Amino acid sequence: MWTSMCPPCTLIWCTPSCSRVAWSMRSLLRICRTAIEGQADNKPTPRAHSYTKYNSWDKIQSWIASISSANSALISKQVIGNTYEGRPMTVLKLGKRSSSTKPAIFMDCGIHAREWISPAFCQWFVKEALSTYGSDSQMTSLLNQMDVFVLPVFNIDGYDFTHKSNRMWRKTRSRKSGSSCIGADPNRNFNAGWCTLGASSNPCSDTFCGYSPESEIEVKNVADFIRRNKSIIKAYITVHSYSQLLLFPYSYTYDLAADHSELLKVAQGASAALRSLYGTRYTSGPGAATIYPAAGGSDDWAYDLGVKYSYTFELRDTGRYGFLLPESQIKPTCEETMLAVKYIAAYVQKNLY
Ligand code: DDK
Ligand code: ZN
Ligand code: ZN
Repeated sequence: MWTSMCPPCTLIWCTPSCSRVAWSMRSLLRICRTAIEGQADNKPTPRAHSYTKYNSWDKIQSWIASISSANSALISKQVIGNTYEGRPMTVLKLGKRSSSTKPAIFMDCGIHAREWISPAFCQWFVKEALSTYGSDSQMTSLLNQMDVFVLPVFNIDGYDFTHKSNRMWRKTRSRKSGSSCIGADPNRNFNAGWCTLGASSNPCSDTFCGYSPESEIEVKNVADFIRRNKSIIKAYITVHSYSQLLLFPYSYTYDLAADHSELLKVAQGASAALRSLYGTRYTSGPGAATIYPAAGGSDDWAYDLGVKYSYTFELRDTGRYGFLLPESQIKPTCEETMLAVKYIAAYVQKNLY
């Protein structure tokens, strides 16, 4: 779909010297601007945080502070490090306090800056977990027996950049002397078949794998956190958009994972649960064969570390709006995705290892 190929409309990229193509540029920019504004189709409450809007990083940051202080019985928070530009990366731990160590699930959103529905889902998940604990038997049992670590925005610098400068930015915002190109793809920067397949060693590419595994501080912070908590983390879930896929290892090779049949069975169950609400169809399968080979991904890395239940969601849609998914789709997308995530969580809870 052409909207996904939009140039960064928010940047002035057509100088007077390109007046020969100025007319077509202008009309392209107009179409583009309309598409970008088309996302904001939910009624404005300009200043406040909203679960049915795409919140800026500043709003998400104050939401993290307020929701954790208002729910101290079920949430605690921990800064796992800072981003390249110095923003704090806060992991929320959801779960009933316990004297014994609980097994846990780790979920991140916003690895890629432009995939705005992803951080919206993590915020929705936290809200739903808090508001249904005590009434929904599955959520109550989950948070009694397990903890869920949620990183609402992984690539905060990139996410902020998509709100302020370039809506289609994907990578981090790190700089290195010798290259004028900025950032690496965090989902090519993990140490799993690093830069061997479906990743670029060109710093200007959108799938640049970085100068070394975990060269991106955001990746290192998350990898360190998961390594530190390796003995308790039983599932890893990472949320992206778009394509409506539920992927699992491997993406760095076409080889099937040792747990392939179980991972596929759980993914198909989760996709069926998701589809039961609004009929949204998801395809499940290993990354390499289902979307494309892509080395250095977080799911493959977590799996090889020993986190058996490792999944990558590619949320709505299949390209009509792409990354510019209208805000009116946040609620239905999050509702259906909740069913899939809860399906995986319930399975993990019943199959602890
Ligand atoms: O990182 C990508 O290109 C997509 C999400 Se936008 C996922 C690729 C498959 C899972 C990577 N291990
Ligand atoms: Zn992504
Ligand atoms: Zn994607």
